[in-house]
Amino acid sequence: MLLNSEQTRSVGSKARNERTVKKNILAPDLLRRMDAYWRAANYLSVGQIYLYDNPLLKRPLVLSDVKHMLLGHWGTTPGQNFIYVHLNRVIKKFDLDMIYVSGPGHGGPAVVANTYLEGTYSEIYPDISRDDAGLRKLFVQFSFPGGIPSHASPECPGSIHEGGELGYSLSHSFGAAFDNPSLIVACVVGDGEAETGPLATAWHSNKFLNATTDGAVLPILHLNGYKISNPTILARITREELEQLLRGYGWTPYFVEGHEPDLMHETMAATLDRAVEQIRQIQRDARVYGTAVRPRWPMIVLNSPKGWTGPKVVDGLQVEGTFRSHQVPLSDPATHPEHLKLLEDWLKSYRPDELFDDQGRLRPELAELAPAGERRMGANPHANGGILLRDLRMPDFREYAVDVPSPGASGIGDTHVLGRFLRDVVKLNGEQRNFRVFGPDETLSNGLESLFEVTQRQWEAATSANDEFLAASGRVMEMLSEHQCEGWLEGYLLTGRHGLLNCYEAFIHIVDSMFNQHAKWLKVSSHLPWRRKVASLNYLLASHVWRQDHNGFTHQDPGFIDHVVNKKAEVVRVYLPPDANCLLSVMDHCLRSRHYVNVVIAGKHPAPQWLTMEAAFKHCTEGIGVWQWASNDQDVAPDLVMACCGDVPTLETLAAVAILREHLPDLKIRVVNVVDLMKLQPQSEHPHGLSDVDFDDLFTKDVPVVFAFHAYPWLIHRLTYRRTNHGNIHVRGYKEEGTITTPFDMTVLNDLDRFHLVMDAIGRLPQTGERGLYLKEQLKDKLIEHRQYIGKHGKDLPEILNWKWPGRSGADVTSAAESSRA
Ligand SMILES: Cc1ncc(C[n+]2csc(CCOP(=O)(O)OP(=O)(O)O)c2C)c(N)n1
Repeated sequence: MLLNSEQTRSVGSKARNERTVKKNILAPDLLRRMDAYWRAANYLSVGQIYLYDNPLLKRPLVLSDVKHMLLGHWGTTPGQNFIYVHLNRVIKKFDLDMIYVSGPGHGGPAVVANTYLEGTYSEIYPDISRDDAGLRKLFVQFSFPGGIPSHASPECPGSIHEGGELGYSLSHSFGAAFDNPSLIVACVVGDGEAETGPLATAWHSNKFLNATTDGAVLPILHLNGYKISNPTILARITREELEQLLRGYGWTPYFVEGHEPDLMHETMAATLDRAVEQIRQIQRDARVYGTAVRPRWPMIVLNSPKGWTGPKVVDGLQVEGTFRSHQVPLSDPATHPEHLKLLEDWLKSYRPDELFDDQGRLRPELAELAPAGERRMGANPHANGGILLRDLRMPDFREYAVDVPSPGASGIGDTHVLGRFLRDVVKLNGEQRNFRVFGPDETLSNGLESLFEVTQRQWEAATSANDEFLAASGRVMEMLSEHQCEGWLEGYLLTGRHGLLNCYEAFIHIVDSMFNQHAKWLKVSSHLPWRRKVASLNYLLASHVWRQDHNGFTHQDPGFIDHVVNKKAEVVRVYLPPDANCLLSVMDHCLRSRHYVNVVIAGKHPAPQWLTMEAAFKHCTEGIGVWQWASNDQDVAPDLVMACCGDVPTLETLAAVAILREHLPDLKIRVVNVVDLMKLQPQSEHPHGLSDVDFDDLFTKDVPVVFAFHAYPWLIHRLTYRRTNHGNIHVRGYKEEGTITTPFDMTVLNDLDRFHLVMDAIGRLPQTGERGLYLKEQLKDKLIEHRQYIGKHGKDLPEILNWKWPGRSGADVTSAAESSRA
């Protein structure tokens, strides 16, 4: 019969521990004190979950001492407390620069308890003092209205990872370790968490970690066997399978298994010593001897009972070592009076009087077990990355400008231009080592090839002759896992560095949920004065919906921005630069910004360029504006506003305007371009929002607006529904029609093309009369001609492919348009 982990623990742990433990690694007195420290952390954890008063049990526990709402997660907590006290020991022994990532972040009581015990909690929140009164507040605030969340939330010192949504602990840890050669990130991975997709791929991060220039990640798989109400898979496969799995991922797993505290302390201490020594050896080999072989980093599997040291049996059911310990093992004594005594016994089992003095202070012989100053994991500056954040050295983006002698000048593809700018950002910050570009195998495909003139993709696995741009150290991080790219970048940013994630627009949805969590982190942390602002998370979504002609329907989805704008306005920004000069200006701004999520959508295919750098800079600074050179309403009120947002909609809008002005020259048309999508929202909803007066000035109070939009049309309605002229705003955008077809046909399929836009305008302008009617008929014919042509030739009509902005608009054109006529 094959033994699973739980059986292994109960049957064989003692024998195995005895086999693997180096004797006397912990002097008896140290072992005693470490166990007491662990008990103190466990006591504080139970106190947080249950106690409203009587924090040190100085009198018998009564009903009113217990909280009314019992919220929190006990099951993972004692294991994490155990890990923390042991990490403290190795930090002191080896003088380690270490931070702690709690994958099962629902074990918030553990992180709070330990940062309180080490003193950082009271330094940040002096009200939570290290005495009786402070203890009471510490307990009451936990999972309490107006208090702190139950997870390892931003409020918790030392945390860069809330762990509320499971799956990202290892990716965050690796992100933190990149370019931090002295740092070790101790990362507790829940065995349930390990079943998630992101975590399952995260084990591979070790193929991207450079032992010389990066720090180390020490995963501690917390194999406590259960999730909320199920066993975990990793606990129910054989030990051999688990070991092979982890070895297969390139790790050296060390098992710490059992439930008898003294034996477990000895084993954990010996194992941690071994892991740290191995990490140091790997780093020495790489840094001193230049060893180029990919190391097998150590990791620990902690196989201990879920709810360890908690109530063993409650109401006749086994609790310790089962899923029943996941949350609150004992119920509210108000409804279960017999649980009051169980709770008191449980709390007393930790012998609080041995741990805290009469004033409620941790006894000095225990307090001295914690590291000092910034070596404490709650005070490590890496976990408050804004402290370490240095500005990027930025090239002048204007120097990368595309020459635009007249609107419509041809361009090589906007992201290709941006690539040169990013290349030099990489170059200028090479020494600082604080900027990386992340992407799921798409950096080249997204048009950022210039990066590879100065850097490589970091890659520690094997290489072969035909590989390109792979090196043991590089600024580009590519793994075909959007989750890893996102998680690495988040970890990198949260520890005080800068970066950018480039991705196909359709597939960025894969990290919708990770974006959510990061945005929430930013929102909460921005209101904590002691947490310094970090660099913004920048998404560059190239290869967008309109130009996935070769990939087709699966690759056409512009919905990420619908998702993004749900988040707090103080945190999110969305930019749709219409050309390369605007893209440069926008990206320069994003890379300098702090504590936002910036979403930038840009094209990579050759496309017309509209604005000189000077004009682009002004336009992007405003975020929205009338393109006077394309408009003819300078002297009178417009009959029509043609609005556009996004590179392809801008092209189609200008082409539509050209048709309208040629065929209906009396029509007064205003062209409005939107770069900063948030300008459309009311000022009360978003700090970038236009005032109603300014909005009305641009879009008028009563004139038809035909709005060509990059993404799903209803987002524009959602953003503008409170504006005066909303009833007249008619939006065209992506309406889920797509396939492999020509670029222009993509717009036709979604009614966003120039011909539909003109017909839309005419339909709303009765004054265009017969001329309008005839023009409409002509355009319908054009659409038929288009369909026949592409069906026969497999490419767009020459008049579409060769279309140029005519630059002819009578007396009212600006000099830019004048020069285009020349
Ligand atoms: C992505 C995600 N899915 C589901 C949940 C709900 N959930 C909270 S805790 C938990 C079980 C976690 O098990 P494990 O990672 O082993 O942690 P532990 O047993 O140590 O508490 C689940 C499913 C979640 N928080 N995140």
